[in-house]
Amino acid sequence: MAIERTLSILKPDALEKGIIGKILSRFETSGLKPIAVRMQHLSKQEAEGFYAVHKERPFFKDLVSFMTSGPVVVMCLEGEGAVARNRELMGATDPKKADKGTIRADFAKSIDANTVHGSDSADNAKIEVAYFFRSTELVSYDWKK
Ligand code: IDP
Ligand code: MG
Repeated sequence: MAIERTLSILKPDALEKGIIGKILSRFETSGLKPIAVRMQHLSKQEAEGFYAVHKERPFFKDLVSFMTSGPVVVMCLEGEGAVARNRELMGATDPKKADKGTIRADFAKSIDANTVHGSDSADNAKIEVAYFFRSTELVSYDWKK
């Protein structure tokens, strides 16, 4: 599998609980390296822009309201099959349906406060990484080492 990049967001509930380190540790032990990391308190406009694909969904307003309720950590993760690997580590959107041992099963309280965001495809990952980071903000690793 190829080295890919994906966008991860640690949502406000993760920061409220103080589990940035625990989540990052799961990424790192699974071979996903952060290549850009930033704390950010999203504005309404930034959250709406990021979730624009969900604009027509009934939960859009609640989603934007939750995502702007406190600071988040936005990061770009890189690694073998990073998009799928991150989604596996995250677990299903609804924490009640998430597999045991996934981030959402272990830490998330509800489908709104579900602790992490992860890009769902390589194409969306490119768009989402570019939404938050300039190319000059991404560090490079030598994966052949
Ligand atoms: P994902 O985060 O697992 O990719 P999406 O379907 O892309 O899930 O939805 C984006 C976010 O919107 C979810 O993480 C969740 O917080 C919220 N969301 C999705 N579906 C619902 C719902 O049915 N009710 C409330 N919130 C939802
Ligand atoms: Mg999604």
